[in-house]
Amino acid sequence: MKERLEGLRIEALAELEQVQNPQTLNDLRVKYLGKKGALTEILRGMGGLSAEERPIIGQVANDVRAAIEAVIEQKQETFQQEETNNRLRAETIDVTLPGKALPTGSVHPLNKVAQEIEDVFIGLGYSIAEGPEVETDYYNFEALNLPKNHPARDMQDSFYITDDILMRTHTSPVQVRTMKESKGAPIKVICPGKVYRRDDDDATHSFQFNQIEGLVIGRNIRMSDLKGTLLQFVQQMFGEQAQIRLRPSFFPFTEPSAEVDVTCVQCGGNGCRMCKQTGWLEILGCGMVHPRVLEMGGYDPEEVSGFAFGMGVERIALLKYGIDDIRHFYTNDLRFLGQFARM
Ligand code: 2NM
Repeated sequence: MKERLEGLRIEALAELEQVQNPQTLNDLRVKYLGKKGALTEILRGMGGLSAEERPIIGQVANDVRAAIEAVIEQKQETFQQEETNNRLRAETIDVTLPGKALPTGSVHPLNKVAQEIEDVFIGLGYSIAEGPEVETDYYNFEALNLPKNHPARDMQDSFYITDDILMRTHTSPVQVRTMKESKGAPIKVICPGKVYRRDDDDATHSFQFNQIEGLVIGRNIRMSDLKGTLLQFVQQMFGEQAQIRLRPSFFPFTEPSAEVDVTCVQCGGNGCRMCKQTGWLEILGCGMVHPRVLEMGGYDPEEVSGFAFGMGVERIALLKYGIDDIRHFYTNDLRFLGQFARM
């Protein structure tokens, strides 16, 4: 029996030596040490042994079991270590590899230009005021000296929601609100925002566009203050060489009123196709705030005066970047927008 046990030890160890994977290892454990395994099979013969032989054989059997178990355990550890190594190798990353450049967005040219305009006026000490895009007839027209039968109030020209409520057609109503809230104190604000007009879209018109209007009210505010302010603005916006000229015009909310031209950004004033050979490009409208508008805003036109101006952000952007069609701003073609990235 002892020989059979020693034989089993040699056979088992030899076979275990060849094992390549955990599955086979487990099969061998069952084969040699399992309930119906080879060792158990041999030990069934213990009953026939003498009292002296039994502990000796028992000892040998234990040694054989221990030897086989030791090898199985050691093999198991090896397999586990291999598995861990494989997993770590698969997870290896090279942190020195360059990263993938992901596509990033950029500020829309209209927002960029609006921001630039705002920065110029912030630099001149202006505050920024915003207000509702849905307005009452009173703030959008009445308080701006556009009485009920004025042609600019034609239903055909504005988006009306009810008889009395409409999409604002300019940001002036924000300035009316600012006047009423300021209760006679001096004002220096710009009002940026979307405005709405019932135009057919074309290369230079859109039913919705962005406007920035300015308003200054105080004692002794004069037309020369307006001119100096606008010259400062265009020179910061288009360059030191830029000049302005004012042409008489008419707005219901200002008197006198003027249209402002800037030296052509394309030809510098020599005349070209862009300025139709005039050397000038129209960029904004302005004027001295009408006494009636001051009054309705809560100001005494005998005590204070004010100037106001308004410009279209789209128009400034078209001129600044030499773009030929306003619709480029709204169609979000990445080939167009990408040209303004990091610019
Ligand atoms: C313009 C042209 C001229 C203007 C007037 C006012 C207010 F509220 F003070 F009366 N805000 N904006 C104004 C004046 C706007 O845009 C072409």
